[in-house]
Amino acid sequence: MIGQLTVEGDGGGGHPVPLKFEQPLATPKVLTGSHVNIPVEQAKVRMLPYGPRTKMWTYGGSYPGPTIRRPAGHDTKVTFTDHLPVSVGGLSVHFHGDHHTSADDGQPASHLFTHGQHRTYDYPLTDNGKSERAAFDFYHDHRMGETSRNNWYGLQGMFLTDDNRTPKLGPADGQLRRAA
Ligand SMILES: [Cu+2]
Repeated sequence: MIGQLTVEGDGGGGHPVPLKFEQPLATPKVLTGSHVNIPVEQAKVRMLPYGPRTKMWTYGGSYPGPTIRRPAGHDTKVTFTDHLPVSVGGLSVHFHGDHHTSADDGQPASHLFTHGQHRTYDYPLTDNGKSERAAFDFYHDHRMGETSRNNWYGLQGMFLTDDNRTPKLGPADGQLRRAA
């Protein structure tokens, strides 16, 4: 059966109104040192614009965690210390998209650290012996069987690698823009 739907009348005189965000984009602090320390801890984070803050598992007390920003080819060590409850179990941090050894890759079932312990990851920021290319990557929990839970709870942060060939990029005003 074929029918015809006829809509009559005018649009009511409405005009589209530009959408407004209820809160500014969260911009985490930026760490630039050759050896940075990031506590893994519970924190109450402003997620909803109003009402109570949200209890999350965080890198460094914010969501996303602190942004690590380093020049390519400059060795970078990141020490994570686990202050989450014992019941969370072992943690593993994967630097997504980077080149480094297997032991520093955030293996899901080995090289774990747990409550009260820390682990230092070594990232030379090289590729085949040469400085790697600039990249906008991120680090995140990578624990076997718990990766989705741990990421939903908040264990993610950005890692920017700069090189001399690529204009510097940075998160600003909700979008990537050229800062140079
Ligand atoms: Cu990943």
